[in-house]
Amino acid sequence: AVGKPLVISTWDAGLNANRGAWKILGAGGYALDAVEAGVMVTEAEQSCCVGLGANPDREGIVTLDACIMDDKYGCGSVAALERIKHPISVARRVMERTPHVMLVGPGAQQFAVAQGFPLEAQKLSPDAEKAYREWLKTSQYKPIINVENSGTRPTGPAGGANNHDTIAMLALDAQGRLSGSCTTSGMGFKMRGRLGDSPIIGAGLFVDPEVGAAAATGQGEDVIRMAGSHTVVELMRQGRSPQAACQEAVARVAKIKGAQARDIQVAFIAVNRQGQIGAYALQKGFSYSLSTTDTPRLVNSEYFLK
Ligand code: SD4
Repeated sequence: AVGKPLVISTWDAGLNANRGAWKILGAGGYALDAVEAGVMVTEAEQSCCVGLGANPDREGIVTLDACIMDDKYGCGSVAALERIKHPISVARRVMERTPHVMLVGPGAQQFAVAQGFPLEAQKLSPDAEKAYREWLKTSQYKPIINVENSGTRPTGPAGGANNHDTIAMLALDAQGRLSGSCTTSGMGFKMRGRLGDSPIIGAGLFVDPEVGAAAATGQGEDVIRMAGSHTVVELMRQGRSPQAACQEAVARVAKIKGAQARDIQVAFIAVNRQGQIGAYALQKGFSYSLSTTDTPRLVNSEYFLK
């Protein structure tokens, strides 16, 4: 499809991220450049949830996960990356400059440093420090729906309610090329070494240039167990609209979780090659940011559990 560009991203942090992406898309640029630049905005905001300002794991260390896919089945991913400000850009380098798809932990950091990314200080942001001290009082791991970390920090530096751990973004450019990105600190106060869906190709993100793209946010464990984003794309391949595909995938999570579905949030966004979009969440409270012009709109998603 050749036509109008669009970008869709998760949560309200997506508004600023979309503005970053639109600088590229609006000027006729490449979807891959747009989804990288877009989520870099969020990584740099140092809010509670994405990038180095985020809440740490239970040992007090911030570990970051990210992945990216282009319009040619190219994919790159980093996980459990420490002290690097822009994991999404490291993921892109993994895709473009290594024979691999995924690098994790110290190896990912070594690669980042070798590629010239500065090694930042091992230090919590003041807000994360506070949230971590609070968390240590009980040391309970209990994800809060739509907050997904127990040390709630309601307002991000950008003024938005940036209390989500993840941003995922999908873009279709004017030449009809699709790309996607996803970056996160994972769940706040997670076990050391825990990975969620966000750096896993097919779970947190999937792009098939013949069909469309999808991304996930929410309880990563429950996205992984049904190969979330890949499932949404395969449903589109079978003829579902992006909206119907997101709804069917969420219904599957609900079925798998049964009564426990009330305790978690899972949400998907999707776009097909034709530029139709979809979004659906398990619970109330998920929003997404949509841009088809230089002014992004925040949209409240429909949801499954009434
Ligand atoms: C994770 N999916 O690490 C991420 C968390 C998330 O908004 O999406 N938070 O499981």
